[in-house]
Amino acid sequence: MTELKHQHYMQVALNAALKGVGRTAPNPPVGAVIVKSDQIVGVGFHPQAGQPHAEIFALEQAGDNARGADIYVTLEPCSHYGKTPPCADALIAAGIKAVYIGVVDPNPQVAGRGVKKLQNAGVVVQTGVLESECLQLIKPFRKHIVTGLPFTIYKAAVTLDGNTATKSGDSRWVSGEASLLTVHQLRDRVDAIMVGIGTVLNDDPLLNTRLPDGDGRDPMRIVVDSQLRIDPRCRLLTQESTAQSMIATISTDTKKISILRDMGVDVVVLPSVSGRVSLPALWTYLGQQNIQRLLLEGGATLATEALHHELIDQLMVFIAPKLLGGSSLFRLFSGTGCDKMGDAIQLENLDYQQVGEDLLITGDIASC
Ligand code: AOF
Ligand code: ZN
Repeated sequence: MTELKHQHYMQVALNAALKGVGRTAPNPPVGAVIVKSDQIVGVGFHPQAGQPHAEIFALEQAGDNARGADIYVTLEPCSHYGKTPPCADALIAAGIKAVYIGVVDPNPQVAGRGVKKLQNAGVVVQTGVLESECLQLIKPFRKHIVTGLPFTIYKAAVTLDGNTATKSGDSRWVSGEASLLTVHQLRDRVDAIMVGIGTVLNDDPLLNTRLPDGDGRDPMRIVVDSQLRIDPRCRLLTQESTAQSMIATISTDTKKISILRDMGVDVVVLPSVSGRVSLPALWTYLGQQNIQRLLLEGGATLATEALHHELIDQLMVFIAPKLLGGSSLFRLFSGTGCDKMGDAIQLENLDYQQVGEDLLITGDIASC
């Protein structure tokens, strides 16, 4: 019964945390709920790096009710001075009696020190409440703070016979309207979208966020364009957007680079491997730029290279109930792939969702 109660309040904290997803980089999304005599007296979430942490908003709302109350936090309260002072100190000062935690903070600056600080002050601490849900929530943060690399989601839509486009390259649209809406909701909650130059030349995409209520946020748009083949008149570079566009290249065409830079494009010249942009170098660079959630939207050449460098963490594949009646050259990945079924990459943490008429399968690649 008490365990169920703890899970219930942690779920409320998780729901609060969701409001911050995709807005908090380099920080994690976090939710907190303060409970006194079985009543919720304060709820908070971390909205953005530099802003107060979830616990502080919850404490503010609870006011004097915080004394002797319990708090449920999806992440271990911090113990360090970052952009804000330690939450553990604030909880102690407010007279919180017990702290229920989802996951311990993977940030090496915290990593259990928040728990210790609370316990040393006589506060009751329990960790691991809805642990796997709370861990799922901070996977991008954990990947970034532990490895310095962005958490990468490869999103694609395929027909039931496995094609991402027809033989002529037509891909508008593989998935239904409900799936397109889901994609735009996702774009609104990532730090950057990435495509290969082939996709830009073929589709002339906008790569912005288009939500029905109009208040989505455009993520940074990144084009991997080793030879700088991009046409500066493409829609991606000329369409009005609040978001930065970036081109990753190995080209030394100074004239074209300065044309693009004059247009406000961030042209990043990176090391080359076999005449192409080194993807590990690009991912490292993006991690340094605090890109925590990266959405890779194709094409297959870029995705295959990212896969082989173990840079993809999650797949989101929309399967549309459509048949092309054959096999086009456009698939999720290119090349021949592995030889034996036993060598296939197994996805985990699977989620199956019906989105309109499509099926969305989400899964993680290996444990990260
Ligand atoms: C919490 N509650 O809501 C969040 C936490 O620079 P700062 O002060 O914002 O600290 C950032 C670090 O604090 C971040 O890397 C993570 O370890 C932790 N985030 N901690 O107690 C929160 N967002
Ligand atoms: Zn904190």
